[in-house]
Amino acid sequence: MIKLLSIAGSDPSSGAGIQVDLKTFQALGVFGMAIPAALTVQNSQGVLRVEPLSGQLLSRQLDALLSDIKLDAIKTGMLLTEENVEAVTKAVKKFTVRNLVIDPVLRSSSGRMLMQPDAIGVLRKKLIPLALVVTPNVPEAEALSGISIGSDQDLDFAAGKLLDSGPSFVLIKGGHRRGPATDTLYGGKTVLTFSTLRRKGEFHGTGCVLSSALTVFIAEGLPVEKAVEKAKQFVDKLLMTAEPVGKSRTRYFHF
Ligand code: PXL
Repeated sequence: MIKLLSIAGSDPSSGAGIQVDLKTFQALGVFGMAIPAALTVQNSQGVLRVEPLSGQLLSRQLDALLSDIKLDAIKTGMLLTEENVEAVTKAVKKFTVRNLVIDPVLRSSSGRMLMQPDAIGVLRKKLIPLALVVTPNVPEAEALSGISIGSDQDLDFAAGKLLDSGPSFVLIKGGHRRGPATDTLYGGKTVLTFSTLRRKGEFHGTGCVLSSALTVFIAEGLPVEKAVEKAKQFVDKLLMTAEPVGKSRTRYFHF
């Protein structure tokens, strides 16, 4: 049985965060576990408030779980605070987690900060170096690399800078750029691009589902290149059946 853990924020509307991570794990047939690093007050119209769990409480949850259960992979999402980034870093080192996928969530689609400014540097310096794959979107890649991304060359520079800090792969998601939805994977022998049609509309939780599916395929032993391809296909299929759940037109994935 493949056992995975998501460490991320809670989204009560369950389209993002630990809730959708667990749905993704379930849909793909693995045993999913989840530790909340922060709570959000949220509905389909946006995030109203964010509140972290203490670094100590996150550490206790990690120690309890990881000292007992041998996990095949871990993914992180919204961690919110420097304390929480430190807590995850400590656990990843202590329990020598190898299959670590980091979705460096910084903001919600509605613009709410999901990572405090002083935590971003710690994420970049301490946790990202330990990752197998980091999955920033373009604004996140800009914030983490300090490079403003306009051209494909900027994308290469930003990815190179992130790779230099230590992760094995960087997947920059192109959903925020124009044209088809093209994600670019750096870190292998060649740079690979993965394109799908741009689906019309606003979607909630796309990044969470992609990184969770990617974590599943990596835990199953696929090479990262293949795991990215399969995760991207998985998301693209779900985009076609996504539906609004509340007053907002934003569509949610249903599995
Ligand atoms: O989609 C980014 C995201 C991740 N995690 C949580 C969120 C959001 C966006 O709202 O609430 C908990």
